[in-house]
Amino acid sequence: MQEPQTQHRTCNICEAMCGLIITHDGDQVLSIKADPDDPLSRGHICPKAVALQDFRTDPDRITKPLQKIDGAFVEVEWEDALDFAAEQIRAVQDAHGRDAVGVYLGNPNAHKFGNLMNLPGLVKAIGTSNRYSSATADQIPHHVASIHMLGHPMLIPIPDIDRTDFMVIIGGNPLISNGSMMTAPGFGRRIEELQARGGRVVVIDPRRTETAEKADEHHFIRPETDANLLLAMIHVILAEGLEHTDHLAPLIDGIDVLRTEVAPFTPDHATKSTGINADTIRNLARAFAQAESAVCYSRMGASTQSFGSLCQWATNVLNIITGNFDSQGGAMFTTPALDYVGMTSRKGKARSYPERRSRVSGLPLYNGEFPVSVMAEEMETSGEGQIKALVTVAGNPVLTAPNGRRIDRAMETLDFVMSIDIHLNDTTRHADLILPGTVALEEMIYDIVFHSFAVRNTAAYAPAVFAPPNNNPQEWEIIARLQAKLMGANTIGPAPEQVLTALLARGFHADDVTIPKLEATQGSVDLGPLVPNLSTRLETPEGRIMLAPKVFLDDLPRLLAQGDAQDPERPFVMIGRRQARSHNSWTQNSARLVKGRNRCTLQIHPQDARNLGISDSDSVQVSARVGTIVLPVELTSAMAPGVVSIPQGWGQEKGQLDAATRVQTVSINDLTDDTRVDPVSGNAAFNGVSVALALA
Ligand SMILES: Nc1nc2c(c(=O)[nH]1)N[C@H]1C(S)=C(S)[C@@H](COP(=O)(O)OP(=O)(O)OC[C@H]3O[C@@H](n4cnc5c(=O)[nH]c(N)nc54)[C@H](O)[C@@H]3O)O[C@H]1N2
Ligand SMILES: Nc1nc2c(c(=O)[nH]1)N[C@H]1C(S)=C(S)[C@@H](COP(=O)(O)OP(=O)(O)OC[C@H]3O[C@@H](n4cnc5c(=O)[nH]c(N)nc54)[C@H](O)[C@@H]3O)O[C@H]1N2
Ligand code: SF4
Ligand SMILES: [Mo]
Repeated sequence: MQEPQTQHRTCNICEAMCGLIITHDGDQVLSIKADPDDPLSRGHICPKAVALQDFRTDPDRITKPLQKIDGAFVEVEWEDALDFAAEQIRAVQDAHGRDAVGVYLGNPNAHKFGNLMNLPGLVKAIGTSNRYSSATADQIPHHVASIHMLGHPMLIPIPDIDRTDFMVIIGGNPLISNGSMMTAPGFGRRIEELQARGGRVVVIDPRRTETAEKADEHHFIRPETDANLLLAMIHVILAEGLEHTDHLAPLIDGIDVLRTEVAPFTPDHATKSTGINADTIRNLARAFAQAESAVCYSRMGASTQSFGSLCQWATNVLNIITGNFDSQGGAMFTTPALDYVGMTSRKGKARSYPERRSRVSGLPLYNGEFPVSVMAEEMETSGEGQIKALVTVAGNPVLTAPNGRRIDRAMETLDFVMSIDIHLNDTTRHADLILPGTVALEEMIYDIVFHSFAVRNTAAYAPAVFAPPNNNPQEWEIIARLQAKLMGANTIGPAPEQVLTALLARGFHADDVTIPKLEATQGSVDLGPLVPNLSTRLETPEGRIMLAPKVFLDDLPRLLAQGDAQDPERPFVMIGRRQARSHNSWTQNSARLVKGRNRCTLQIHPQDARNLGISDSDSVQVSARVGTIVLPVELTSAMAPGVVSIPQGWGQEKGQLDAATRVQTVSINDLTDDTRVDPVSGNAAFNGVSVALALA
């Protein structure tokens, strides 16, 4: 009999990249535990990691290619399935043009090396400009800020949380999300260490979050008013001469323009919209500027809102003018073993942004993708360029995009839909063909994206633990084979390991980081804390840090005009929330994660509930411009008065868990509005939706 085997690997469900030790006996997982020696996660793990095994053995998982014939899914062979996919894609394009095929790439792709390496080839082979992804329901404002200020979308400033003295967190709840655009596993412990060093954490959020509970200070803010707060802080710093750009001074362009532009954004102005006292704003600005080191970090709450780009720009400006950019304890830049920025350098290349505008609403295209907010209208609106077919890879826009039901209805009208996915769900039920993907434990792992966003430089590689079911091809190979079919080619590109070897040889740590060395380490390799490096990496045409790009200045009048325009018919403001035991829309099929009470609740302040005659656990009807849902309420003084919160990722209708274990839930995106966007980046404005409440 064989001994149980163990493998060290990083978890790829969320962005935290926790180090795991997986013990298995042949095909059976015996345990999934935290790796105490991982240099980044240092023994942190969350309940979702243990569920990695469930995604593999899920009885509802799709394990054979399924083709819809006369309205029913039937199993087909791989070769036939891939032929059918290529034929249908080309047939739609022959009839309606190349752009008639839309492509939507979902969040799990960002966590899969093979997908990231092979999807660009597939998308190119399809040859459409109708490209979408979850990025425009998430973090595009960060990339837009980096493009215009630093010259490259992936040159993303990362909070140096392990060395900072002062951290301001705006619209992020890393205690639950485990961090985003900031890979910082075990965030709670990191806050405790910061406080033990004598440092301070301030949270700005319309909900007193789990992170706020641990922080030294929390301020409620009215949703979507953060840009006013940030600009008021910048105003105070410049007005009181507290700015110091330190080692970056020779590289900074536009501080005088900035000074003029922020003049109207006084603390008194910000008070009116944010609801935060003007003196509190002044004191926060002074403390931030005078701290030994400080970092402002703003995330989902500050990105997926109507002023997302201004928030990300102003966050960078605040860090830059206080000497907290590219310096220890401030916002810093990783030097990862796989240097994605270097690989895709734009130095010396002609460019203009946004690259294009969408056909119907004229929203901007960045990073080659149109905003997901326009995907439904691009399906519904006839004319050249109308989407007539859709390819989804690991995406569930019916549940995750704003006004998801509109996408649901629009998908019904398409000529052809295909999905590479693991589930039959609200999106893939529209597919004419579903190709079964492989799950984490069946693939090699090397995280490209999240090593680039980590608070410390590390590297980790692990091969697949298990073979895919039914001898299925790995997901990268499905993508590569479909590309080959479309191109009429007989061969596919190299395996992920080969690609990784070549890319590591061009990275920042080529001598220390190779696949054999990573394998020999049994876990992540520590490459040290972040180091200042921006002066050699800037990619703006000017070679400088642009503090005041026109695209942001042009949006300031809109912010200045932001009033208290609450719709009297819909007097509450809705925001979203994340939960420890679920990940976006796709982990709700793990009984171990969903067990217990129904967590899909509307949180509301007790006083607001009393005024409406609503008690705890009552069902409440929530109506927005685009739809109505009914769900139980949870009274909590953690909510700012006037603001209500609904978790994202619920509302599965299809295929998941048997009826006995399943909780009936609803999708927040039946209420979010696809016409609410940040116009600068096109990002969905999930937060700040006006809703009416009534006892159901
Ligand atoms: N209202 C509101 N909406 C939101 C958010 C919010 O905060 N509020 N958050 C937004 C954010 S940040 C994001 S990233 C998006 C996510 O939006 P999406 O990426 O569209 O959605 P996911 O829920 O991540 O679903 C991923 C899909 O991939 C499938 N899948 C899971 N694992 C695998 C795999 O290994 N292989 C394959 N082939 N398929 C797999 C799942 O079955 C599912 O269909 O949602 C956004 N939507
Ligand atoms: N457990 C778990 N972890 C996850 C995920 C998950 O689904 N579950 N999803 C992963 C993904 S894809 C992502 S992108 C990250 C996101 O990670 P985070 O950015 O940390 O996301 P959230 O937890 O949604 O936190 C957003 C916060 O913004 C607040 N907020 C809402 N509107 C506003 C506003 O107008 N202003 C301010 N200041 N705050 C506001 C909300 O109350 C909430 O606390 O999490 C990742 N990690
Ligand atoms: S925090 Fe994220 S990376 Fe860490 S174990 Fe949980 S899901 Fe995996
Ligand atoms: Mo996300």
